[in-house]
Parts: sequence; structure tokens; C-alpha cells
Amino acid sequence: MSSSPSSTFSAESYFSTQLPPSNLEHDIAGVREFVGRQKDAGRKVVFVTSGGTTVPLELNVVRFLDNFSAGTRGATSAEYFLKAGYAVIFMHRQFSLQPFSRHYSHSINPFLDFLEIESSSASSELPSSGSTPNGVTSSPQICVTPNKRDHLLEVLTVYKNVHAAGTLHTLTFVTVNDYLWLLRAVSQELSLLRRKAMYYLAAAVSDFFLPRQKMSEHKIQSGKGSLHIEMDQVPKILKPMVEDWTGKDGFIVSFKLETDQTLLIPKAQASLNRYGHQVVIGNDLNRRKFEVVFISWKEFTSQSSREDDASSSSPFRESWLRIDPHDRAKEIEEDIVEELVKRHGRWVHSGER
Ligand code: PAZ
Repeated sequence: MSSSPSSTFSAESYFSTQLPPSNLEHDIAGVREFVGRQKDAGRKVVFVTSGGTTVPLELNVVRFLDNFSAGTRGATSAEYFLKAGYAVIFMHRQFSLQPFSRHYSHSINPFLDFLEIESSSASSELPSSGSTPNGVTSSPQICVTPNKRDHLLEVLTVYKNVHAAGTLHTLTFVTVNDYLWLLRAVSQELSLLRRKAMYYLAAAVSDFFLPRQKMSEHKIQSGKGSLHIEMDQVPKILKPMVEDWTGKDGFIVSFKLETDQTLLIPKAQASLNRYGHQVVIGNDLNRRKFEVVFISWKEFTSQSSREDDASSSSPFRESWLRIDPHDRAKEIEEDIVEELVKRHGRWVHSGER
């Protein structure tokens, strides 16, 4: 597959040539209602994107390219934002991790392992059919494994409280096309909150895609030997997001994933310079669970940070956030969110209208 893009789409040409997902209007009606309710309640809202996008190779899709992301960063951060009093729009790749249920992921912590079948004292006297001597049927009880109970109770309590408060709204995407249409529409709805809106773009989004006009209708056949596909570049949507969709008021945090450590800071700085948003969080694939770097503009950092950087002529501030990689109880998202909540607070107060 060729890595050189055949053409570059602007955001405008992308949206005028690629079709919206069929449920877009329905999804956005839900977002509009949610944003209106949070505005009335005076809450800040964070829009979290999470998980990887796919790029289908056929219209009747059998094969697709995928982007790496389990959804841990997004789902975990969403929980900490809720804890900090934010309402959350959580837009995630279908079947990737979600807030709360992430603790019981089928691959690392299957929920069936938390349950036990308890035979009641009465049932031990039952005949094997499960019927009492007087004919009443009794079923075994299901209970939570005692040493898992406290944690489950803690997660379940917060989950139920969040549902009762109506502060979490979930949307799903699969393809990069779904993602782009939803990103634009949700951002436009959320711009109603002006500075009280934060955008936390943790999803892993494909850089290349196949426009529908170039896709094969049916499954690509293998009879002709090797496969050559030339993909187009996905439009750089941060620019219109910063300047148009969010009305220049949103506090926008993007992520930059690299596998070559030496590229992390220059690429994150280049992104901030190009799009002019507030924060880029750089993370290395193999160190992302215990180390990230915040790149931001000096003017948006605290007084003490400005003093720290006074000697440097760079317009960027670089601050590393690290946790102990061996401490399994600690999640780096807790510290990422704590730092962003502080910075967003300053952003809100610096330009309140
Ligand atoms: O979802 P996850 O926890 O497995 O991974 C998170 C991440 C590395 C995808 C995220 O932190 C990130 O860097 N997202 C942006 C990726 C990009 O540069 O497109």
C-alpha cells in the first residue's frame, strides 16, 4: 500500500464529497439536548474522544485498516472529569473501553470471575431437581466474590450517581468518516458553552483514508497478486475546529502519539504552532501509561511557570508528568485531568463573557 497521499482534502472539500453517517441527525439531537441541560445547570462540559478509527477498503466492507487504541486513556480520563464535576460527552470507537465498565473488561478482568453461585441452606436439602418436597422451585443465588465486593460497590455507586445526575452522554463511531462528521457536529453544538467547553482529543485518528469515490463496491478479490492502494490524506481538522467550529473559545487539548521518543516534543510543538490551540499532550507508545509531556504556550501557564521559563526564547512551555510505573493502583489520567482542570479554570476566568 502506498504511503504517499494522492491528494489533500481540505475540511470543506471533505465534507462536501463524503457522506455523513446515517444516524448523525439523531446523535446530534441527543447532544443538543444534553448541552442545553448542562448549560442550564452551569456545568463545564468536556468532549472526550477515545479509541481508534477504521478506514474501510470496500463499500461493502470486509477489510479495513485500524488505528491502535484500546480506549483506556479516554475512558479513564472521562471518569476523572466526572469526579471533578464536569459533564462529559464521551465519543468512542464502538466496543472500545468505556468509563466504569472498563474496570471489568472481558480481556483483563472478566465480570464472570466476580460472581459466585451460592447454594442456600435450604437448597442443600433439596432433591437434585431443585424442587422442595412441597413442590416449590428454588434457584441458586448469585453473589459477588467477597474480596471483589468493595471495589465493585465503589465503581457501581459512582456509575449510578452519574446516571442519576445525567452528566454522561455517550456516542459511538467506527470509521474515520463517522469520527470526522461527529467531531464537527458535536463541536459546533458545544460551542454554545463558549469557554466552559473543553475538547480532549485522545482518539487515535487515521492520517490516510480512501474516499468513497475510489472504493471498490464489493470485496477486493485476491486473484491478481499483490494489492496496491493509494490513499488520500485525511484533512487537518484541528485548524477549522479551533477557528470555526468552536468559535475560538474552546479549550482544546490534542494528543500526539509517537514511537520515536526524539520526535515527541518537536511534533507536539509543531502541532501547537500550526493549529494555535491550547495544549498538546505527547506520549510515547511504550511509556504512555506512566509518562506524558504537556506542551503549551507560555502565556497560558501559571505565574510561577512563566518565571521558570523567563530565560528561554521558545514560546512553548514543556512540562513532564510522571508516575511510578510499578504502582498499579495509580492512574496517570488522574494527574492529567487534575492539571487540565486547573488550566481550564484559568482559561474560563481569563475570558469570561
Ligand atoms: O487508548 P489507549 O489508552 O490504548 O491509547 C491512548 C493513545 C495513545 C491513543 C492516546 O493517548 C493518544 O496519543 N491519542 C492520539 C493518537 C494520535 O497521535 O493520533
